[in-house]
Amino acid sequence: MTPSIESKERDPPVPYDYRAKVIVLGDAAVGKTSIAVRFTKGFFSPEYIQTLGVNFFVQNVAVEDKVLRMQLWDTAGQERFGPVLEKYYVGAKGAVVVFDKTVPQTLANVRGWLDRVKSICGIIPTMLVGNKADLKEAVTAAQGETFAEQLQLSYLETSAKNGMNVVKVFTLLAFEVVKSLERSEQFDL
Ligand SMILES: Nc1nc2c(ncn2[C@@H]2O[C@H](COP(=O)(O)OP(=O)(O)OP(=O)(O)O)[C@@H](O)[C@H]2O)c(=O)[nH]1
Ligand SMILES: [Mg+2]
Repeated sequence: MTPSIESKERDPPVPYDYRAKVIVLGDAAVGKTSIAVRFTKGFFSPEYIQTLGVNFFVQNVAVEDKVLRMQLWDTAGQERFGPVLEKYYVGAKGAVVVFDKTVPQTLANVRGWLDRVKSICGIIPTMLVGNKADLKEAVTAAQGETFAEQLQLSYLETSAKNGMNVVKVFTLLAFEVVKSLERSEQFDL
């Protein structure tokens, strides 16, 4: 990404009501960065550039008459980053846990990612996302839904490639995050 004057500004003058950190996690190569890029920048790249540590993205989302400024922390899925990454979870108010619909093991590993979030953030609004829905699936929608139900999560299938449901994931999560912020009255303005 080419740095611009704007991106160097600490806080661009875009009005918002609430601000929340949202973490994006899941196994390596499931499409976390692709989903974040599709959502915040509107494009898809077929190239795989593994995330080292964390990438940051910011996007305002309207929730009824309020605006939530989502600060996305797109973390690395590679196992070797695991212990370092947990530091990045601190203070998150929402989570997106992504698996790859073409690789069943990435769904099996979701439980581990959720346990790590819970141990650091407690219970926060969380979306389970089955990505790469444009490819031949190895995990069906019913399997994803059953799994999500057991863990009491909302479930959506996405394609970062064609954009399917990507905005919806963050819109639904933003709604849950705003509700939980308003409930706890811990506004982070
Ligand atoms: N066909 C298809 N390919 C995708 C989709 N999402 C991601 N990819 C591809 O999958 C590969 C991995 O995507 P990334 O977004 O880098 O995966 P990641 O989860 O961020 O990986 P780490 O940063 O290593 O944890 C890339 O080659 C992407 O182009 C999708 O929805 N459909
Ligand atoms: Mg990545």
